Amino acid sequence: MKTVFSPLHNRRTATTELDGGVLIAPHEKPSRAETILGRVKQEQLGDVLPPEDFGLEPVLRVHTPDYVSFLQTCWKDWEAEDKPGEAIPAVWPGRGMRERVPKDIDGRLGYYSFAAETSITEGTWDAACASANVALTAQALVANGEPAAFALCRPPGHHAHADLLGGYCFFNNAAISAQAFRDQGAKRVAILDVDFHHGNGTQAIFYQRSDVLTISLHGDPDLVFPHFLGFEDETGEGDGNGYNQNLVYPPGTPFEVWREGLETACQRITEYQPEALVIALGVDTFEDDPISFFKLTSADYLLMGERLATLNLPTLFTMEGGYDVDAIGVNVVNVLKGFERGR
Ligand code: OKP
Ligand code: MG
Ligand code: ZN
Repeated sequence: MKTVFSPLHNRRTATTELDGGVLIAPHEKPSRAETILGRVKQEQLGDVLPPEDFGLEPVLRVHTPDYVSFLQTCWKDWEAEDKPGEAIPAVWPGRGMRERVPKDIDGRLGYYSFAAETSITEGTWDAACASANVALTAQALVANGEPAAFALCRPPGHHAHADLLGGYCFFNNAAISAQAFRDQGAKRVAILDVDFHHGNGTQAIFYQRSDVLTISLHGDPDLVFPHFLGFEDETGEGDGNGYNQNLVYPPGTPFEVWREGLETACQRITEYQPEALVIALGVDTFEDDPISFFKLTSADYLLMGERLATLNLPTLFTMEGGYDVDAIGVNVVNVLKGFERGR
């Protein structure tokens, strides 16, 4: 399987993440991508290609123009006000307040975000664009006949809505890629999100559509991020009714239980008969992940990949979360090796 990777992920080097009332070093850090790339090479998964530049057009098929413009100038606008630190939202349009876009950068930061842990810095825009191009380049490989491809995206994407950043995400790489498959003629596309967290952005983007099936397995949002979306009664709306599925699990969930959800998801995908599959691949389901509470082991990721392969669909993997950097390379490449073995 080919991997697409851009060294420009390195332009995203925030030094802060608001956590527990203090600014910690971010969990979503450059060594994550470098460790995965190292393991891809060590295991000889396949060629590693640089991304092509697709410009903003495919991004704008999913994200609103005003949000994209905000992201593009956010750091410059923040710096222009001589702020001493990284750009962190601290005010939101709460219940009963007005949903209008303020002029001031503090106001716009709140308008275009749903959480405060994702500090914006100088290179964030460049890295987010590179990450989308990585996804789109891998998407093109699959669209042009590769059975599967791995988009080694960083920053991740699945929490980003059409006009909201948060959860370390800016552009929703999985959604942008699914939309690209649609725009190239695929009638139905499925997105399966195996990251520990609910793919709230992906769900929201396609919630009223039946042409992109969205399924996410994740930790109970009653207990964990993103807290305000991802419950099992969210099944889609309007045309999208019946085309979103959330499979929610409690703390301590081992693979033997998690795989039942995977089975449910796989059966739904088979029934849906998509022409392409996007896997939002996070490995923060790992037992030693510092911010998550499932108990998957490194060997389990091989089995996960094998089951995904039996769907027998053109498959794009987009990299999402996973924060135990010591194990992230092994776990990600195990999914991809399991997939190759299962084909
Ligand atoms: C991004 B992805 C840690 C709180 C973390 C944000 C989590 C973002 C996860 N104390 N909150 O889905 O892996
Ligand atoms: Mg998930
Ligand atoms: Zn996650």
